[in-house]
Amino acid sequence: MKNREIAELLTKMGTLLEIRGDLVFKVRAYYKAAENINALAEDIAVVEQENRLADIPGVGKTMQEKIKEFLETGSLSSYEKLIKDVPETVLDVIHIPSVGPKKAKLFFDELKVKDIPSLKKAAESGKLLDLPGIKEKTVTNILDGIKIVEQGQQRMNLGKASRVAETFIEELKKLKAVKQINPAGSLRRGRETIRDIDLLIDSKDPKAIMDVFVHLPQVKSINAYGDTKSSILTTDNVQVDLRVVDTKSYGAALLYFTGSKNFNIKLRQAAIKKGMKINEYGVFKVNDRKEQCVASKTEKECLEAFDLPYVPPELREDIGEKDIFSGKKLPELIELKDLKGDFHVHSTWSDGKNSIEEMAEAARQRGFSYLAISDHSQKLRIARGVSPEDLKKKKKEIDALNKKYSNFRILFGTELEIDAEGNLDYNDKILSEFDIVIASIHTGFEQGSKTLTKRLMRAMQSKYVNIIAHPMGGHIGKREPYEVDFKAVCQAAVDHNVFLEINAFPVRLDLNSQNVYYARSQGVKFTINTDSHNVSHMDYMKLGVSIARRGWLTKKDVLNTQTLAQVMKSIKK
Ligand code: DGT
Ligand code: CA
Ligand code: ZN
Repeated sequence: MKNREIAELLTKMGTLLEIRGDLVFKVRAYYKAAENINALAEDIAVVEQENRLADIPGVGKTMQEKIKEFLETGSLSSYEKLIKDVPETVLDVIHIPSVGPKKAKLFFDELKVKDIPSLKKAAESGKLLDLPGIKEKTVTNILDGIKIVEQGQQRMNLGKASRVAETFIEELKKLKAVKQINPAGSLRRGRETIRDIDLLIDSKDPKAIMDVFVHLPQVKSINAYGDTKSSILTTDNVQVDLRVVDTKSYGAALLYFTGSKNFNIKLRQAAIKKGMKINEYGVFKVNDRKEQCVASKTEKECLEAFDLPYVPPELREDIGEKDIFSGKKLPELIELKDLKGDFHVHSTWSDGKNSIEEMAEAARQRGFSYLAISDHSQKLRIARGVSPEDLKKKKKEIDALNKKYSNFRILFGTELEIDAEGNLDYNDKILSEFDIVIASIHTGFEQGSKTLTKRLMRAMQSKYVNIIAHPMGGHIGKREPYEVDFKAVCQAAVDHNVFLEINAFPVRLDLNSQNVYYARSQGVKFTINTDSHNVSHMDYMKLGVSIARRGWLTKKDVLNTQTLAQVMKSIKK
């Protein structure tokens, strides 16, 4: 689906027009259209084919033409023209915390600040201070912001990497010469953050493939261009490396380039012990300096040469490797298809972009049989937390909708604020009305381990709290996780029958795989939730599943693999 891609492009366009100084209503039209395309429950290409683009709110004639052009050509000529006036790199400036469109425009107009390096220079040289409304403090904040973003840019989150990889795989798969194509590297292992994307293709005609690869529209520049290996940079600065090998050694190459580096080292050590050798071409028996290939075509064959079972890519890390190499039976890891519902999504009752009904439909489309609408609670004003008055109306709406469904159920949920002292944001009477209660922390991250641990513990002790959402509070590329005594949190979760969330939202991925692996060893049970704020976010479930697999979880460890009846028995009453 191109929905998100188009929405992102229109948003970018709106922002750049704003910087250029275009009329407010024109700028707004882009934002509005983007928002509604994001909230669209169906594939925009289908909507276009059926001539229904005009039915999308906020999509007028001009917008329709732009969408059509993009769907046909994969680019937008008006955008290409616009970035000649305002360079695309200005968007990087806007995304620095404490800058935003207004300041970016000021800096661009007055000082020609067009990217992060020129912003840094202007801040360090004191030039920003000459501008209206810019104080010492602002400059300090901007420099701090630049630092955080620079660190974050070294590794992108798994969601972005998957999306970028998919656009390449989709295009390359169309080529006749491509027999097999796989992501490799950290992306295939489902790591939370990815430095660069590695792709591997099985083909007899590498030249033809490379020629197409480096000329795809999303390619900005070419780092290396060879017959069997090329490397490019995309327009949003992602490095993609492509290798082409032939069928005979595809398995060995996939194993090698999937890594991790440490897993490869362990494999090589195992090979030496057996008088063998392994590289990207195969597994070889070494006798009197003569080498005989014993496996190379599939990963499974190669691993079998070491008497190892097939090791899922997510387990090829430093976690649990002793179990792998000592020949223990590996767990049957959870899969996306095991999930039967989601307990953490938002609706227009708080800061979500879709109605309860639209969210429910999207969940049904994904084969789910239940969905908890867990909007923010009253105190979280910034996210339009729901007042007790409105909760009654929300409950009525859910009850009415549920009458419509026979094998699907909407649950009345909440994402409950845990305040600075660990108090809960609704009283017990209100809490007792919910089908399921998720509690979480959105403020006071700096309090330190002791206080934060206490807040979480107090919440878990409540007889109404079933799940702790995004338990570590991190935000990839923006904020480190807060400090907390995770061992104590795990113990309390077990003692009070509270499930810890694997939040699948790409900038969160919290718990992370190491937390999950440890918590599982302590007897903790989990849920995987998307924290969706619009229907398209529901696709993030697969990212949460990657984290769960990396933490060695099976179906049994995860609450939302159960039927609704089982769920209601499993959670505390
Ligand atoms: P990243 O890109 O930092 O998120 O992580 P990876 O694991 O994708 O690392 P990358 O892209 O440098 O290399 C991809 C895979 O290729 C890596 O997982 C294992 C393999 N590989 C690359 N360089 C070496 C090496 O020097 N030794 C070994 N044994 N394997 C390597
Ligand atoms: Ca990589
Ligand atoms: Zn939250």
